[in-house]
Amino acid sequence: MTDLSASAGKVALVTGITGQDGAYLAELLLSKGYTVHGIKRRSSSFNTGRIEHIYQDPHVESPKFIMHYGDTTDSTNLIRIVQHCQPDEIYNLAAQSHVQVSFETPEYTANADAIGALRLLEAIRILGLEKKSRFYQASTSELYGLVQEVPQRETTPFYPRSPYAAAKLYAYWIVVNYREAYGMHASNGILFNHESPLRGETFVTRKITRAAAAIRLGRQPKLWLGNLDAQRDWGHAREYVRGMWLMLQQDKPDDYVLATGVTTRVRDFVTWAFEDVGIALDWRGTGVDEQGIDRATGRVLVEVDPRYFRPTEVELLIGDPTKAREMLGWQHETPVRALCREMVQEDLRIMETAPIMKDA
Ligand code: NDP
Ligand code: GDR
Repeated sequence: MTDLSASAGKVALVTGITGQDGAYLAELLLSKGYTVHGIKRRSSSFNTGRIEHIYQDPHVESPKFIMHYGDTTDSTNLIRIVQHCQPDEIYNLAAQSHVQVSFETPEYTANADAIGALRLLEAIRILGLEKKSRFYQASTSELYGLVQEVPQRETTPFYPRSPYAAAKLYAYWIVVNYREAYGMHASNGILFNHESPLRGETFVTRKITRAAAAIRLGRQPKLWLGNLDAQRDWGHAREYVRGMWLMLQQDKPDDYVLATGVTTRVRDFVTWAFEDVGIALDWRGTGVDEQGIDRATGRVLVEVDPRYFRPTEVELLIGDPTKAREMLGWQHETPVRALCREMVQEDLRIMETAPIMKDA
């Protein structure tokens, strides 16, 4: 039987803590009484905006939230941090996570995303922590790539369609191998797209909700997008990080799909986001000529820019989360329509309050 209450006093190490999932996971772990160590990259400007509210002054006695500079491309740095923290749980969320960018930076993406996972697993071995440190790997529905079967589940064959997905494929299998070879408690979460008001601004949902808010407020003339026909299974990030934690609370390591089981076209998400700022869109044309028109004014608010097309695309993702429901007791709660509304409202709030803060 898994004891879900025995978290207080545990130590977790989170890579990618400054990202969307890292921020939600850090909040969750702190609320459960963990001491959380996070790895952040050195940057010429602040990159800790998502975790500022949980930041603790390192001068306080026994801080529960501790940051370390590091990078998944730097083995010695990772070994030193793991040695220092002696973590009960390691969540490897760090990645060059943008699929389109991976076509431009394939070698770096492989280094950070594929070999990065290997470096952390090796750090655990080198330090003799195989029996102490449980390991979570941020695997992805991008592994499924070219459609082999729908809905996609743990047994569906992989067919990666980008340098990002190919790198994550290596990470997935090295986790399975280290589990089998060395008896490590190492699990893959095969997570379908999850979004939130903390989502990076260049991923499609956030790009859309920010643009809808900006267009409503007269701060942006139109929105340029790529493939409007892609279909994604979008859930709420806050709910997905709970699934990551649940995977590491199980007696046995394993691999799980987290998904909603509902898929939505990019075009429909755009329609909803504009609806949420009071603009009804009509769609006209097809392919690169497609446009989203404001029904009230006739203005073109959405256009297609082929620069956002990917050399190879993942057209359809829809996940089957049955195993996670049955084995972990996990299921998503927020429907995609409500997720879109939450993101639009938060982007409106940010844009409406930003100038006031600037004036102040
Ligand atoms: P984000 O892009 O928001 O965050 C990525 C994090 O990784 C950031 O903290 C980033 O730092 C850090 N990072 C990037 N490269 C390195 C590096 N070389 N060394 C150390 N840290 C690095 O991603 P998400 O939070 O959305 O996703 C978390 C993980 O889950 C990623 O691995 C992603 O590939 C995977 N995933 C995400 C899904 C989603 O829908 N969100 C679905 C399935 C998997 P910085 O802030 O400095 O850029
Ligand atoms: P994805 O997310 O590639 O699924 O990877 P993204 O939001 O970037 O794209 C989703 C779909 O929308 C189409 N699209 C556009 N995408 C972007 N970014 N910008 C556009 O202008 C645009 N127009 C159309 C894309 O072609 C695609 O089909 C995300 C990341 O979080 C990965 O790290 C993670 O592994 C997967 O989700 C699951």
